[in-house]
Parts: sequence; C-alpha cells; structure tokens
Amino acid sequence: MKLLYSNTSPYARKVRVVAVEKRIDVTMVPVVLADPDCPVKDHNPLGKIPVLILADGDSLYDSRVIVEYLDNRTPLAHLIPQDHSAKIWVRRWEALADGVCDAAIAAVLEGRRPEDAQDTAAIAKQLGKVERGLKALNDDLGNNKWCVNDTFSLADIALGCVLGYLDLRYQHLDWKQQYPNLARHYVAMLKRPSFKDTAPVSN
Ligand SMILES: N[C@@H](CCC(=O)N[C@@H](CS)C(=O)NCC(=O)O)C(=O)O
Repeated sequence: MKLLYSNTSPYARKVRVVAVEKRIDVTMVPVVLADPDCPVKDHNPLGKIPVLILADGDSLYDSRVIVEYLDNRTPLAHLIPQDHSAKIWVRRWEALADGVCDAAIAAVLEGRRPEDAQDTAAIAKQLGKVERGLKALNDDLGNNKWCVNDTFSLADIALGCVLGYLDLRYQHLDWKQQYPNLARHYVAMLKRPSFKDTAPVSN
C-alpha cells in the first residue's frame, strides 16, 4: 500500500499516525499538489490528499475512509471503538477537528491571495468557525486525558492533528493560553512517537 501525502496536511497526518499506531506497513509517497505532473488526480478525481493506493491499484479517499480501512486491517488496538455509541462520539470528535482544519486552511489560503483581492469577510467567517470549534473541543475535553471514555482513540489523533496545524500556521492565535485543556492534550500527544515523528515542517 502507498499513501500519497504531504508533510503539512493535517488529514494526511491523521492517516500517518493511524498507520504507525496500528503498525501497518504503508509506503509513504510525498507529493506536491502544485506540480503539474502530481499523480494525485490519477487516483482521486477530487485531486486531494491523502490517497491510499491499494495493492490491486484501487484507491481510497478521503482520510475518514482510509483510517477506517486501516483500523480494520488488524485487530490490534482499535482506534475506532467497536461499540456503536463510543464509535459515534469518536467520529463526531473527528468531524469537528477536521471541520476546524477545513476552516483554518480556507482562511490561510484566502490570506495568501494578493491583499487587494482578499475577501476579508470570508476570512472572518472561517476564523469564526475555528474559534467556535476550538472552544467546543476545549469544553468537551474538560479535565479528561483523552477525548472519549478516557481511552486513546482516533478522536485524540484527529484533535492532535488540528492542533499541530494551528502550531504550524496559527502561532499568532495563542490557542495554548486560551484553551488550556487542548494545550494539555497536545503535550500528551507529543509523547507518542507516532505523533511526534509526523510533525509538519513549514514550507
Ligand atoms: N476531507 C478531506 C480533506 C482533504 C484535503 O482537503 N486535503 C488538502 C490538503 S491538506 C488538499 O488536498 N487540497 C487540495 C485541493 O483542495 O485541491 C480528507 O479528510 O481527506
């Protein structure tokens, strides 16, 4: 299996962390989406990463589908609980964490356009989603060590990946001061080699 990914994609990081936690051998293929010959579109019509290319050439996307596939490849330490109720909560955490990523990335991309072409209302709208999302994640975590049933799961990985993205692109936000529960969770995540070794590097 091969994973098309980029080092700064929080969605791809989620998959990379899951692969390490599950000890599944995946060949990592870094791609640059802006390259005209980038292979992603050949495997995902949406042209988005991550994409997992299976041994038979079929491909899986998006990150939520890939993590479910990997989690079921081995019974070792399930990251998506088998229990339905716990699973739904884990997936809701993931949906919110990914949704904050969507908004944070959209605001960054808009902010990279020439200043006179930027839509400041659109940026403010996306930043509102980031702020509300972070507050909800912080409140929901409370004093718990892990997101759901105090057991490490995909919810924690998804949360760690959005916080890692903020650390990369939103250092000015001071989210660690504002959201101390999230800051504490992030410190716990960084103790895991799967998370530490997949940290994004700015480009
Ligand atoms: N919901 C998707 C989001 C994937 C996504 O938006 N990836 C970004 C990179 S961080 C991308 O490929 N963007 C290129 C594009 O939108 O054309 C997932 O979870 O995999």
